[in-house]
Amino acid sequence: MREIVIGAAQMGPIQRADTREEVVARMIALLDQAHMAGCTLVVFPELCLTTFFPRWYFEDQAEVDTWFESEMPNAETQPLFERACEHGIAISIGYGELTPDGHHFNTQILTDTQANIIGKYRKIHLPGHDEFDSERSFQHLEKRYFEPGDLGFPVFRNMDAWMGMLICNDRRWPEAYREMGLQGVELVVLGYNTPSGNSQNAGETAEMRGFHSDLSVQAGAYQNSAWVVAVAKAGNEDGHPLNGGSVIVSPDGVIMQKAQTDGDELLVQACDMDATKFGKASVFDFKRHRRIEHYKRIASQTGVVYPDGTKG
Ligand code: CDT
Repeated sequence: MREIVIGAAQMGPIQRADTREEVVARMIALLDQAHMAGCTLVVFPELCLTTFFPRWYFEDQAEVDTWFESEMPNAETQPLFERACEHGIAISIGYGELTPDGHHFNTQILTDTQANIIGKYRKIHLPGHDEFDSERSFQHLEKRYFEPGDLGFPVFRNMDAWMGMLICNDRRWPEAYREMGLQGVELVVLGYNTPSGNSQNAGETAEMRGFHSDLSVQAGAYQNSAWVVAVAKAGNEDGHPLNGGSVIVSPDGVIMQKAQTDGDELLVQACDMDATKFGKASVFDFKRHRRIEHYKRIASQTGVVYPDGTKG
């Protein structure tokens, strides 16, 4: 048995006017709660230090850069890293990363239980658009503010387990999980900011969006026989609702824990990494069952090409 007691630290809304110090104080409160519950790994959401700023349109790059961190940890997040180290809790947090050479990524990091950063992932599937869209009631400008990640889908050895990260929209793409599944991943942690409505499709309800999130995460877990911890930033940010529904999903694809609120809320689950073994050795024994000679399109073609050669 290789048990890790994992905390999924869902966060309630962060308003545009909230400071990073205020947010980090909330994160430390969740970390203290996790420590009391026996957690040794706590997962925080995507872009968890600020409001979900891609909903706002900015032209001035200097203003854009105020939403990014040029080092991690930094003065504002250092207290979080210190408390994590004190408690012996590994953490995973999402933030906007501004690199020394001026690149912008939507990034998630993973530490060991001594607060050393041992892994980094940069979001690959960026949703939304890159110019102001007057047809939308709110913007989703991730393609404007971030470059696609350049690190692939790395898997890291941490706490005697193989761990990987995804960020929000990545969770909808089976290729993302499979890239890590092929590296033996046992635990995937991810954070998300999912608007409760679709400004281009009024029929897409918050319930439907919650269903799609669960469906994707449960499928990713089951099909790769891995634990998946998916953590929301939820609630109403300056009039813009985000879905909650954070989950901890077993390697069988079963939801073991689910958030009940749209606020700061901790889910706790004892996760045995050895529970991933059976699926990996049976129905999802990739070495025996995968047929890569028939998968060529997946890595050579993005859009649809119909059998008659016309493009979708
Ligand atoms: N942050 C993020 O990636 N959000 C997207 C919104 C698209 S909604 C289908 C998400 O996939 O949740």
